[in-house]
Amino acid sequence: MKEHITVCPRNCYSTCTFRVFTEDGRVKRILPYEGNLATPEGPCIKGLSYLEREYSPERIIYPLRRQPDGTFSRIGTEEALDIISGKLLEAREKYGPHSVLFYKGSGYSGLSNDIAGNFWKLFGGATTTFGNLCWPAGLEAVRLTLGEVKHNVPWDIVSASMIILWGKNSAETNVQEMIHIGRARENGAQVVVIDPRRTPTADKADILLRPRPGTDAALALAMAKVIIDRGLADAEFIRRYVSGFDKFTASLDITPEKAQEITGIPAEDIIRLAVMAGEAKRLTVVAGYGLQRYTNGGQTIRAILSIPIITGMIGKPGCGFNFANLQSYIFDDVKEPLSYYPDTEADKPFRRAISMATFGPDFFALKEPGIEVAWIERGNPVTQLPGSGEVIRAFKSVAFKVVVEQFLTDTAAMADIILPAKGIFEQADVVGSYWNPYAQYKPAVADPPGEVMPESAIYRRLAEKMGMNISSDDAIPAPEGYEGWLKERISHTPGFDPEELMQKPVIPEHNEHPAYGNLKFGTPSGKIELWSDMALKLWGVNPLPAYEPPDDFGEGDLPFRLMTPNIASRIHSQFGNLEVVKSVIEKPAWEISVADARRLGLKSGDSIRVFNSLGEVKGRVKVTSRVRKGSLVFPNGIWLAEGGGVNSLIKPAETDMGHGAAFHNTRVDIEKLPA
Ligand SMILES: Nc1nc2c(c(=O)[nH]1)N[C@H]1C(S)=C(S)[C@@H](COP(=O)(O)OP(=O)(O)OC[C@H]3O[C@@H](n4cnc5c(=O)[nH]c(N)nc54)[C@H](O)[C@@H]3O)O[C@H]1N2
Ligand SMILES: Nc1nc2c(c(=O)[nH]1)N[C@H]1C(S)=C(S)[C@@H](COP(=O)(O)OP(=O)(O)OC[C@H]3O[C@@H](n4cnc5c(=O)[nH]c(N)nc54)[C@H](O)[C@@H]3O)O[C@H]1N2
Ligand SMILES: [Mo]
Repeated sequence: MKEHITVCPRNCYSTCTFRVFTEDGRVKRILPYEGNLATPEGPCIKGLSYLEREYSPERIIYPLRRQPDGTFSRIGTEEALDIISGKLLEAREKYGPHSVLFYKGSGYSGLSNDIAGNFWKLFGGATTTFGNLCWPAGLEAVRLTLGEVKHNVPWDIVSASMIILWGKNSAETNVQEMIHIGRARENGAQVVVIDPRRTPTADKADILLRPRPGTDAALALAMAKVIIDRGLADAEFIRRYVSGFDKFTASLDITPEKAQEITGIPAEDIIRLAVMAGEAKRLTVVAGYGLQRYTNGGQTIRAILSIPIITGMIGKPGCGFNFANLQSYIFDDVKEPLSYYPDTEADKPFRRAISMATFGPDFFALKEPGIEVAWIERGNPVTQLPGSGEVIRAFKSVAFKVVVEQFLTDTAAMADIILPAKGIFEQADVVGSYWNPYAQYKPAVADPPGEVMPESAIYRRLAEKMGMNISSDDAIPAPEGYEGWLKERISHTPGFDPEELMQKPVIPEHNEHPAYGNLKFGTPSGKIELWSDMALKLWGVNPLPAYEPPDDFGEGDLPFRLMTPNIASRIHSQFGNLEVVKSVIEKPAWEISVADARRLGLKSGDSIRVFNSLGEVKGRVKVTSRVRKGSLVFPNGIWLAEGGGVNSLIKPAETDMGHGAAFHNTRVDIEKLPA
């Protein structure tokens, strides 16, 4: 067997490195790779399931065409590409390039993704999306405050004396982080979890505080007030590196008692936590992404970030604010903060864009031309976009749809033609991470099954068929030139030895550790900005971090706030269809608190209908003390046939900054159904 070092290209913090063994072009075995200090113990269940995923009988390995009766049948690759190029040319000729929608999700990270953008530029442009479903409110909050989005290497947390996991459920969504948190705890660190739910992460913590969803800014600002009032702030650090501290202090009007009313956390617990943080020798605050998916999400992150700032915990080992670390994220512009601004100069001649968070309403508000052809890759918008009822109506209204997919997802099921998508072992690529500091090379190690081609090859064939001008540049390399294209790209990226990168994970030269160690900040003032004129100018929010109650979208009378977190067994809508994953995971159920269940006469296993003005979903209930009264919890990403469709209840709405999606503001009611 041949051994290779490779990396998981999923949209996940960990971005694990692992060893893969192949024989005769087939993957046989997966083992840990200890050389990545962030992920030394090997991949999670999803990583191990690649053995099944690659060769699953359900994997789509030939082009499929929808028949009049709605079923799919195999067609030849040549025929599929002829039909698609014909439709694209026709739409462009009749209605212009903006009559084509190019929708890309987050299903695959890699430098090769750039080729898609090159194709659509050469096509003459397209209608595409801006913003992001995931994390942009927080990214923008950190960028406004610290100038750049980065943090210390993951294993640095081992030397923290106090860790606050603020709305982060590492035990499920960043399992590798638990290795380092566990070591910190062995060294005596106090670990605090702040989450409305008792998560598996909370089970491994010393302290759990459970705020009402969407109220964390009030908690953080009350803590800041206690820290400052008790003289626990780091005056010297603030004087030298922080701008707006006096105005911030003057604005703090949320006392611990007031915060108790807002958050539901007892005032004495708030004071105790504030004093602990104020007195901690080395404090690391790790903020997750769930708590910024609210209409007040960006301001919430700014409020939380004020704690490590006023205690002087920035730019030192064992300290910091860990939201995202974009220091190795140099290849994939999909996630760069700047791409969140609609129609940046570089984009203007090329695209017309609609917001991902409000995709449905924006789609129907498009002026001429309407969308004639939709091309969807790396995403499952039917289950993942908020307001999915309208999203489905939008896609139904499009005459011709191409979906590039590995499996028959709810989105692929709406396609006219499905093109099979590459597996992770079939094409070389370079992958960055938003948590660990490494850039990683992913070699091609297995033969693609059936007629699978990577997107780069699909685009090349289409470009040739459509007579695009691809001879003069390397925008869309031919399959035999692809690896050369990749090497060329790497060789132009500063901070690497390309040869070394081909062998093992590499930390770029420019990786700064500790992050912000030079105490220079890329903000307008050059200091850490508690007061941010840009926050007001760009997003119309208070220039200071402030608490705004989360919007109820006119449904404040509905009794439950709906939370749709991520779970260990999947990455959003991926992996749940694999046998190995199904064998270890319970069927998802609607989690409800014991108190609410009592009031409604519900017990685990009962059937319920969950509803609001947007839609309804039916399912089974699970009564648990892990959920707060007034919250209803169901994971996102579940396929419709498995009882998913949670996004049909979620209003398409943007976060306060960054054009994120405010998934968690949603309110719902429930009703018991007859057994
Ligand atoms: N196994 C697995 N790993 C993943 C993913 C996955 O789907 N599965 N997805 C990847 C991706 S794309 C992402 S974006 C990340 C997400 O990773 P996380 O940020 O950890 O994930 P979430 O589950 O969205 O939210 C984390 C926690 O926030 C809590 N929360 C919700 N609202 C509030 C609030 O108002 N206040 C507080 N304090 N907490 C709140 C939720 O209860 C949840 O436990 O994970 C990545 N890793
Ligand atoms: N209600 C609710 N909804 C949410 C969230 C939430 O918290 N609550 N979280 C949001 C977040 S954080 C995110 S990141 C999004 C994720 O939503 P999406 O970006 O849509 O990602 P996935 O659900 O992972 O689906 C990715 C698809 O890409 C396919 N794929 C994998 N590799 C390739 C490839 O190489 N090529 C092609 N063409 N396809 C490939 C997979 O098979 C999969 O079907 O969901 C968001 N939706
Ligand atoms: Mo995400």
